Amino acid sequence: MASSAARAQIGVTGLAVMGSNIARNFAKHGYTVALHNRSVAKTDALLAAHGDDGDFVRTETIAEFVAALEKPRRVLIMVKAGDATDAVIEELADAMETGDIIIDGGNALYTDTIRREAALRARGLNFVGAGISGGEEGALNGPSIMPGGPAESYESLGPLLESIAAQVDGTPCCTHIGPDGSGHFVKMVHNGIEYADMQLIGEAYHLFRAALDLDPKQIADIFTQWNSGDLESYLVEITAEVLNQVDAKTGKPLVDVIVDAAEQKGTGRWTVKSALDLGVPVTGIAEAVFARALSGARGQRAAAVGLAAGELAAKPSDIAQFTEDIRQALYASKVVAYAQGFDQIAAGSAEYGWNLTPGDLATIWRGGCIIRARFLNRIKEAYETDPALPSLILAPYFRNAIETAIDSWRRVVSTATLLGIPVPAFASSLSYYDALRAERLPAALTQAQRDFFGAHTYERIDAEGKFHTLWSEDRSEVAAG
Ligand code: NBP
Repeated sequence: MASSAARAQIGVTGLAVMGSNIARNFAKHGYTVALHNRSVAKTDALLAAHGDDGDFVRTETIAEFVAALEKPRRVLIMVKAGDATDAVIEELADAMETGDIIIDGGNALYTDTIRREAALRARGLNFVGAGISGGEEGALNGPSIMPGGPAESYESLGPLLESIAAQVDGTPCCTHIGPDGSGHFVKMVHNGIEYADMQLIGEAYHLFRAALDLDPKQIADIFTQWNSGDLESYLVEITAEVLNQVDAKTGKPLVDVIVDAAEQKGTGRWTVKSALDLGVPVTGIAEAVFARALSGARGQRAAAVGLAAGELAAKPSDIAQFTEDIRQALYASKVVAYAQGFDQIAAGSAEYGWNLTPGDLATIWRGGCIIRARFLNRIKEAYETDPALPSLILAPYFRNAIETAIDSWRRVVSTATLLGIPVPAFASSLSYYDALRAERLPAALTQAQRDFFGAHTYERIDAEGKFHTLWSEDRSEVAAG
C-alpha cells in the first residue's frame, strides 16, 4: 500500500465480493489499484486480508480516489445494479475529466447502459458497460469479460481487461463487443443461456431419479462421465460435485435437504422480456425462467399434489439405453438453447446497429464464465466458417449431432410424458426444432382466423401482395390496399 499520488492504473469502487476479487486480480497482474468503497470498512477489510496481493492505494473519498489515478483515468464500478450505479456514476462524473473512462462491471440492464453511455458521452466521458461472468471465483482468477462502449476507450482499457480475463489456448476471454449497451446485452443473453442450461441439466437429473430410480451418487457418477465427452462444461462438472455432497446434519444427499424452489435475480427474466420485444423465440430460456417461477409457487404446488396423473407407462427397463437417450436429449436441447440465444444476439445487434460478431462471443465464453463448455469451440468454428449462419442448428456439425440425437430426444420427451415427469425445456426445444424444420406450420390457419375476425389480411403462396376474404359477405377474396 502506498500514498495516493496519481499513479494507479485502475480504480475499483464497490468492494463487496466481486469488486474485491477483481481488484485483487488486477493487483496480482502487476497493476497498481486504487480502492474505494462507500463504507471504508470494506476497503480496510480487503487490505487487512489481502493487502499483500499487490500494490493497492487506499482511498476514503471519491475525490481522493480520482486523484489517485493516472490519466486517462480508468474506474471500474462494482456496486449493486440500478440506483446505486447511477449514484456512483454521478459522483464520479463530477470528479472526472474529458477522456476518462468509467466502466460499469455490474449486472446492469442494457437499456440503462445505453442511457448512461449517451449521458456521459455528452459530458466528454467514456462509458463502458462491461458484462462480467464467472462469479466470485472467476473475478479473482479470470472471468469472461464482455465490454461494450466506445472503441477508442478499448485501446486504453482492453489490455488491462484482457490480462485479468480467463485465457483459453492463449486467447483472452475478453474482447470489445460493440457500442453502448451491447456488452451488457450480450451478458444478459449469456445469463439466459445459463438458465436454459441449468434447467436442462435439472430435467436430466429429474429423469434419472423419477424414471430410472437412481440415487444422487449414481447420477453424480454419470455426470462425471459425461464431463469427459461432448457435454464437458463447468455446469456439468459442478452438478456432479453437488450431487456427491452429503449433508453433515442428516447424512442425506445435500440435494435432498434443499427446498425445491428456485430463486432468480432477474437476468433470465430480462432476456425473455427482451426476446419478446425483439420477436425472437427463445423457448428454452423462457421455459427455464417459468420453471423457476413454477417451482417457487409453493402454495399452489402443495395444493395440487395428488391431482390425477392418468394411467402412467412402465419405467424404462434398459437403464444404459435410457441414460444414453438422456445424454443425447440434453446435448440436442442445449444446441437449441444456444441457437436461440445467438438468434437473440443477432436480433439485438440489428435492432441497435451494433454489428456484433457471434464467433467472438463463442470465443470469450469458452473460459471464465458459468456457461464455459467444450461445445463453445464448435460454435466458434461454426461462425468462423459462416458468419451469416441462419441458425446454429444448420451448421454441419450441429446438424449432424442432432441427426444422431433425434431418436433419443423423441424417446426421452415421450417417455417423460407417459411417466408424468415434467420436461418443459426438453419438450419445448424438440418442438422448436420440429417447427423450424417443418415445411408447413399452422400459422396459415392463424392468418385466416385473424383475417376473419379482424380483416388483418394474409399473403398467398401463389401471388404477390396482401389479400382479404369478405367473410361476412359473399366470402370472395379481394386484394387488400
Ligand atoms: P452487491 O451487488 O451486493 O453490492 C454491494 C456493493 O454495492 C457494496 O460495495 C456497497 O457499498 C455498494 N453500494 C450499494 Br449496495 N449502494 C451503494 C450506493 N448507493 N453508493 C455506493 N455504493 C453502493 O455486490 P457484488 O455481489 O460484489 O456484485 C457487484 C456487482 O457485480 C453487482 O452489480 C452484481 O450484479 C454484479 N455481478 C455479480 C456477480 C456475482 O456472482 N455475485 C457476478 C457478476 C456480476 P457498501 O459496502 O458501502 O454497502
